[in-house]
Amino acid sequence: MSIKEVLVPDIGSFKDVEVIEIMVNVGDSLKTDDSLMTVESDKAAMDIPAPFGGIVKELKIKVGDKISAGSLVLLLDTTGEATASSNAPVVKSFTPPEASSVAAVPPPSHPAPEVPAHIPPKHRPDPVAAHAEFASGKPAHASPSVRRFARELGANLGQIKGSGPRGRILKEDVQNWIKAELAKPTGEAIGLGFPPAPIIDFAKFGEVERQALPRIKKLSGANLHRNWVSAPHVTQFDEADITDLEDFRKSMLDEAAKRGVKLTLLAFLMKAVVNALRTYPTFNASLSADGENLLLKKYFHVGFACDTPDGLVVPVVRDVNKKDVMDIAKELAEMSELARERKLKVDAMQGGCFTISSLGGIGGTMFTPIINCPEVAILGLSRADWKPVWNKASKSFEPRLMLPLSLSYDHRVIDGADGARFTSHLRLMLSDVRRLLL
Ligand code: CAO
Repeated sequence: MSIKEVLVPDIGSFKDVEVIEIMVNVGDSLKTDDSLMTVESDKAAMDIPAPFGGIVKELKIKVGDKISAGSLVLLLDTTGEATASSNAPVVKSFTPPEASSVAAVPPPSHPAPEVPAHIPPKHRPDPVAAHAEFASGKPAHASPSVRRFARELGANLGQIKGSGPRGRILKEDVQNWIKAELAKPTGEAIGLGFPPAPIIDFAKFGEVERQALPRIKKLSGANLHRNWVSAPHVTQFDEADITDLEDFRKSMLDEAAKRGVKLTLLAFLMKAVVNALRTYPTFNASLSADGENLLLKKYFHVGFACDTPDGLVVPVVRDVNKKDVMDIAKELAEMSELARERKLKVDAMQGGCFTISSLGGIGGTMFTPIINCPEVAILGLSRADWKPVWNKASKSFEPRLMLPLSLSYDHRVIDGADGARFTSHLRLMLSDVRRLLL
């Protein structure tokens, strides 16, 4: 066994500085430059790094001790270790314990203790982090290791209240802050900088009943919120003349019923959408995770929003391009029923390329559906209504059944011109049912 003493190296003008944190325990295995402890003078906090690697055999200091250059810190068993030496005290950043006198951004220009040239780069002060920290108008009081910890987790020290002596921010304070941020329901939690939603006691104004949100609503709510704020939505409105399509559908209802199928408009819409996706492949795509590439899908799985007593679910009809309208209608009915009975399997809700949300059976004229990310577009259908439409040939208004279309798309992927082309294509498909066969 080879036991070596670790002494406090040359720490410049620091003498009798207080040990405020010890980052190692007996038995820990250390590498060169791992932080051993933090000391603090009235001007600065600094980390003392390990000059070489080894196993901690014995600690010779405790929190609160005063140390100077040459003080014995601990004993390291260096058996089997290459003893590369860095022997540098690490002066991380200026952290005056009395914070109140310091002004806002940029950070104050108090003379920081000089940083020896041989300090490893990873221990050098980080101006970016410092700016974030000072953005609140006061500097944070935290040790370099806590600063590093906060930086790694993306925590802004300027917003964290310290529970240590003289308000010093401890590692646990950073952990608690992160936990609290993650628990927040608003955009604050994902770093959007929204002000927190006000907490209001509605009982002050009248009677209130508290109802727990169903599980599906909680899950879909979080996803809808993320999709709404992460994808820049544009909604293109249009109207399709479905007079002939509706005549055809009605003429087929009996035949469909004999086959046990309720032939709905939605089944025709699925076919029309697939035709449009073939013509405009960027609508059948997703952005790669790094946002650098478009992933074009060569399959046509179309989801449909289904209203259930527990909330919204989106079953996915697979390979719509390979199925006829009757098959699709049958599948829509079966999947809706399963969804409403909570029997839909998870994989029946996965793999969608594009979603249709139909409120046509309920009402309304137009709406702005939220994209089911990572898909890049969604089509909303509202209630079809009879409208007077100008017929150029007969030079007269004719009553036509018009279906309102609301296409929301991700503007990072799809341009406005293509959005309008897509709905125009749908109009064309829906106005002439024969085209759906092509
Ligand atoms: N215009 C006029 N009438 C329409 C229509 C439209 N666009 N779409 C459907 N209808 C009619 C149907 O023909 C049917 O009439 P009949 O009973 O006389 O035949 C009636 O409305 C009900 O249709 P449906 O709801 O049974 O069938 P569907 O295929 O239109 O819809 C489904 C199926 C699952 C989409 C629907 O039941 C549903 O859940 N819709 C809600 C979707 C939703 O919540 N979207 C919002 C998501 S974003 O918050």
